[in-house]
Amino acid sequence: MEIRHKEALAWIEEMASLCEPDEVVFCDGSLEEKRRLEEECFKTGELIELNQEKLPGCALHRTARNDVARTEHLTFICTRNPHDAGPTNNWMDPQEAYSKVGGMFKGSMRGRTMYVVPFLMGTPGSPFTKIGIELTDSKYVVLNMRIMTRMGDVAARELGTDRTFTKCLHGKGELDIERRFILHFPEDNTIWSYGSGYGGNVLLGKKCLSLRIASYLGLLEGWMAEHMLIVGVETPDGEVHYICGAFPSACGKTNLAMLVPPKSMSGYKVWTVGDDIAWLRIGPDGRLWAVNPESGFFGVAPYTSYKTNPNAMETIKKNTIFTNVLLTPDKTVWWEGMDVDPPAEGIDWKGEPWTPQSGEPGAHPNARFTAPAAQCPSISPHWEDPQGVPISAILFGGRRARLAPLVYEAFNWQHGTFVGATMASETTAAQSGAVGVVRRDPMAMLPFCGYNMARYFRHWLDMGSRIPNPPKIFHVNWFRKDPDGRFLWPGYGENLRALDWIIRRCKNEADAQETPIGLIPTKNSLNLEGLSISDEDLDQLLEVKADPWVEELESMQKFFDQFGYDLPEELVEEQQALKNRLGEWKA
Ligand code: OXD
Ligand code: MN
Repeated sequence: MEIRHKEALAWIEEMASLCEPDEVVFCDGSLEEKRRLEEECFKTGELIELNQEKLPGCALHRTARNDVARTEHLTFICTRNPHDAGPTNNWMDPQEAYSKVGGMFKGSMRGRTMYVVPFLMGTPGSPFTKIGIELTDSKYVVLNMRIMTRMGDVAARELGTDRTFTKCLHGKGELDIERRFILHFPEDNTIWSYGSGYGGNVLLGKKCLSLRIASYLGLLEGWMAEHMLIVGVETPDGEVHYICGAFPSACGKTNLAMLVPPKSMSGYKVWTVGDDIAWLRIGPDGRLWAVNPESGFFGVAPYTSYKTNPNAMETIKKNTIFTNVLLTPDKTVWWEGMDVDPPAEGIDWKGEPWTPQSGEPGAHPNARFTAPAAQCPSISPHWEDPQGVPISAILFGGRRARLAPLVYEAFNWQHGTFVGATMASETTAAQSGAVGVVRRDPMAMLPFCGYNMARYFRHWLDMGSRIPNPPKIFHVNWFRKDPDGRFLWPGYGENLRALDWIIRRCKNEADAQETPIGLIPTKNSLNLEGLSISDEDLDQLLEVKADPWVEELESMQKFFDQFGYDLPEELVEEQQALKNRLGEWKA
């Protein structure tokens, strides 16, 4: 299937004459093409073929050592007016950006091949779906895009002669951090990524298109692009309730999306729809409907195990690309927290000989797997439904050792928007920089909102008033610790107990107690059957104390201050109302 879209062809030609590749190859997405590219990569060392008996169709890739995570400080929103990017994004003038990074792209693909990768975010024919074309000089990118998106002929067909598409240009450049830029031009529906080979920076359908550009398109077109998992929970009576959850990177979205019910809740089933991105639209029934625009998982490998996420372990047994994990002598893979003994020796993520005694991690903490979603044992039969799935509840959550209780419900959509807008979490290895520092990360979108976040909050409030039957909004925290640093909640499969309470709240079937921050479960409204948890731990998990929340208000205020008068009045009101409620709270 050829590309017959004149504007697309002209753009491809223009970019090719900028980058000067030796050859331009149009990708069709076929199995034959995949095999050919893999063979080429095995020869150059870009990929290492893994043990085909144990891991059929799997390969290993190592990135450059300086290129192991998203580089938020090198990620820019290039709008004509800096105000449109807002205070939380890096901004560059579009003309300056095109000229500066255009200079880097100039001739950068000499001696290389430029691959043309048409791709869909969403399924063919769905009203949610967006089309992109990524031009890249990386075979690793092509092979990953083949898993993460619907790419090749299927997308060229959808593009036709006149559909709108996002122009995505990626070049590895020199993999020099001084010459690395991830640029978004929302006003031109264009993305340029130069100088990186790390997934989050270069699989342009994912963070760049499906969140940064899509959030802007959602604003213009009246829908929402969110950093959310989508999961279906089937209760013992056979009803399935779909929940979306926004959590910052590496905070367990993949684990929650693939949760396995604990034995004592064996009447429940959990269905995976998506683990990272949700696109939400108001459906004809007045509810909010969600699709997962991706077709694969780009998950964090370390601490993925048969204990923490058996469905992920089953998913990555075949046709998976591993990045920056440890290579074992029998050409399989290992990482910290895999919950099997490490091999006596291996080759670490840097390509160096490694032993368990070497005192260095074998896998990078942000090592990843890229695996087809269809291979997931818990994949929902509805994960590719063109109209999506109806959402009953939205969760916000983060890693908070203190403060946030296990679960609480917002009073209404406006309060829920405030809860999302004031979310905070400890940073992880998914972004370069310090790990474990509490930062405010509204709706887990701080690094992914393609425009002024104050406007984004406004969009949330506006959507709320347009949704006749909005989902209820909750906040969850699986990471609360006692003063000695011990986790108070077992997490993983047991998180279903919080989801169960949430679903019963949506059906008006569970009790709650009002606190200043929202509605928390009464102790006997949680299903704790079969879980051994002490009363004291439960008390701490559900505790809401005024003083630390008053302190939190100050930090929220600092964060909000940067938006000045752009901050929606409703959020100021919510903040004031919280302050007043805390003033009267005796706990
Ligand atoms: C991801 C991330 O890769 O959020 O999903 O960093
Ligand atoms: Mn993510």
